[in-house]
Amino acid sequence: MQKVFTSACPLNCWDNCGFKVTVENNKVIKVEGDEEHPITKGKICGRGRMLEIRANSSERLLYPMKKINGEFERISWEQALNEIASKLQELKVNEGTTSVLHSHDYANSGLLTNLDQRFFNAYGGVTELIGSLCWGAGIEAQNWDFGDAYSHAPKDIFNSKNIVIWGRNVARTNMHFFQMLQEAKKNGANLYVIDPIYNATAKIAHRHITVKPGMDGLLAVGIMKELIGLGLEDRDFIEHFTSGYEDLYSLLQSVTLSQISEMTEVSVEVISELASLYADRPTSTFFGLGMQRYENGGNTIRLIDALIAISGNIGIAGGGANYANKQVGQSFDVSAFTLSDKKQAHRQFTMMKQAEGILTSINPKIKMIMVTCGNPLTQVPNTNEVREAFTSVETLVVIDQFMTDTAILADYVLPTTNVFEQEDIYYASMYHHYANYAPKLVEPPGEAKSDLWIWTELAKRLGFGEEFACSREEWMEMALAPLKDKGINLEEFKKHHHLALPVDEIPWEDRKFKTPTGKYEFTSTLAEGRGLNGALTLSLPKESKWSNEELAIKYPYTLLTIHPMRSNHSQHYHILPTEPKVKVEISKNIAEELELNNNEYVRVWNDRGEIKGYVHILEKVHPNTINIDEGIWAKFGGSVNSLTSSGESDNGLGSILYDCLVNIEKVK
Ligand SMILES: Nc1nc2c(c(=O)[nH]1)N[C@H]1C(S)=C(S)[C@@H](COP(=O)(O)OP(=O)(O)OC[C@H]3O[C@@H](n4cnc5c(=O)[nH]c(N)nc54)[C@H](O)[C@@H]3O)O[C@H]1N2
Ligand SMILES: Nc1nc2c(c(=O)[nH]1)N[C@H]1C(S)=C(S)[C@@H](COP(=O)(O)OP(=O)(O)OC[C@H]3O[C@@H](n4cnc5c(=O)[nH]c(N)nc54)[C@H](O)[C@@H]3O)O[C@H]1N2
Ligand code: SF4
Ligand SMILES: [Mo]
Repeated sequence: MQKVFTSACPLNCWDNCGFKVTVENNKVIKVEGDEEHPITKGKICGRGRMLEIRANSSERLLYPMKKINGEFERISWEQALNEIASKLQELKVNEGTTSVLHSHDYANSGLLTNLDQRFFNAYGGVTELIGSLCWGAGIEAQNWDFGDAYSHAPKDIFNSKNIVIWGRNVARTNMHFFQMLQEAKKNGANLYVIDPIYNATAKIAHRHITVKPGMDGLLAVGIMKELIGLGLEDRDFIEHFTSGYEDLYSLLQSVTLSQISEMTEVSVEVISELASLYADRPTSTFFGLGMQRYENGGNTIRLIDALIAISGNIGIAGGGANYANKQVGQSFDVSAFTLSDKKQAHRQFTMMKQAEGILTSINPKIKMIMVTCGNPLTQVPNTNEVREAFTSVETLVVIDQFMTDTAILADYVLPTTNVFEQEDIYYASMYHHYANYAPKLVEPPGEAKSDLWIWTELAKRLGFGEEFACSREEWMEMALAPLKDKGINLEEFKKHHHLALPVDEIPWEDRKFKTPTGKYEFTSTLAEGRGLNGALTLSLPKESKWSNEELAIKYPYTLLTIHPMRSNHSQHYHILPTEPKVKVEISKNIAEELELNNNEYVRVWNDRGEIKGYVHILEKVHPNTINIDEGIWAKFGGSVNSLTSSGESDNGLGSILYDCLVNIEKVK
């Protein structure tokens, strides 16, 4: 008999959708949208629907496996857990606990995923990853400016006169916001898109402005110059609620509009038009994450924040510097999980430089890596170095649902469960403020076990089993504790399936910022307190003709590697109905200069590596720009991260994945 249950999407995504899942004979047979979800309203994307195929795929990992003489062999859980635990124990005694690296990303947005930290802390503290490939530079930038990164509630968009989508590929990556944009436009809002690519969001905009990749901060400088030149800045806000304005003002005087126009490749007329747009309040800005994946990424976000601030668009209905919505995750008490007092040793690598960290580590050297919720071989920059690092250690343990490019390299592969096979609460600190409950619906296939079960069993063998002696329900209640007074608890989640978390719907409305001075800071005292330069600058991407002319002669084109339409990163390519191919999207001028035609086979390369694929000419993309969607597995021609750099953003916490020059030629 078929039965339909309310559930939730676990994928790392802006939208955090509610699901309706049809189950028959202990099998998920259909995944659809939950019409009662207040934001996602019954619509979901193909990545969500395809979770049915992922769940039932014949390629699911079913049993623990160990690599013996280069071949994977099935072993029992007992053997796998005993051997992994004794390796962990041996390293703890002989090398120190930081000889173990926990490599992860955020592929499962369930609350209980955070319990991995509890395991590694109770073990004694391992080498951890900090920063983020995804949004690290921008989060830190808004920490410096506002003291945190908060967004307006989705419905506030209907208060905006003007909406600027600055580098977010909304139609592809944030589908429910796309629907709201269409509605807002119908109600009369003016829609601008600033993006090097003429994407599906640009198609519905009143105006699409292309910019030289990595130059958005300079563009914001130009807009601010014009705004102040026309006397349109919000004097009251600047005088009463900000600090460091003089520093910003002198920075703006240090460059001319025509210099800015030349470097951003945006005309002075368009810069003036944008100044009028920002002065015509309320104007809301929605940042994407693509434009901060450059060496100057933190400064870029801070310059755009500054523009939003001086134009008086902060803390007002219909305004906002909408980048991330950290209030959502902050509603839970995840720190109750982590047992940070048990951590005796620690070492940190940034996510970007994990491979270099592994290869150069001493005292102790990294001997073991445990991978969860991530696929570093396809997703972490500089694949060739990542492969070298991950094959250099004595023991690599990968916990996953599929034999990914990373899992292939492992010594032990442990099969884990998915959203339908375990109970959890899902949330995303990216856009809206609803969290969704997902019950366990089916038994896992084969011998797959949840990550939490694996931590619990390893903990028992390592002598700290009592730290994991809770049920899933008890763990959830623990994280929900601070929400009790507001009537939010597990029982309510089970009853209503999704609940609004108590967040500010218009952040900074009281003009009290979380910075050290309590003001909006054009010059960051937080950064200065850490011995960094807190002032705004005119910094450039690392790889551009303005910063490295020699490199730009050898590699004249900027390579973007944006998020794929039909896959969440690397998670869906292998279950698509047709085998994926590497598509090399190029601007028209490149096609003309190199006489390249659609579907021709080309090689794209730089000093770090190369990738081959088929040409697709984009009519309306910024000149000298190439895009290859990220996430493609090695067996389908990937990874495009063979070309990207493991550099860190200016503030140290973000990736520079799109700060990448390449060349291209026809394969003979
Ligand atoms: N379909 C799909 N949706 C997803 C995901 C997925 O893998 N697939 N991943 C999810 C995750 S984890 C994330 S982080 C989000 C990311 O969501 P987005 O931020 O929307 O996506 P990105 O692909 O990171 O980059 C978006 C845009 O940045 C533009 N861009 C690149 N460089 C620049 C620049 O220098 N200036 C400007 N102005 N624009 C620039 C690109 O042209 C692209 O249109 O998407 C989430 N949603
Ligand atoms: N070139 C380039 N590289 C990029 C990006 C880009 O734009 N360009 N984007 C970056 C961004 S924004 C992000 S967020 C990262 C994403 O990087 P990752 O999170 O590493 O990417 P995914 O492909 O989502 O891989 C996650 C893996 O986790 C597994 N998984 C899913 N759920 C669970 C679970 O509950 N437990 C365990 N143990 N495993 C699970 C999946 O099966 C999958 O193999 O990639 C970054 N890399
Ligand atoms: S991937 Fe995003 S848009 Fe698609 S179903 Fe999941 S949360 Fe919704
Ligand atoms: Mo991301």
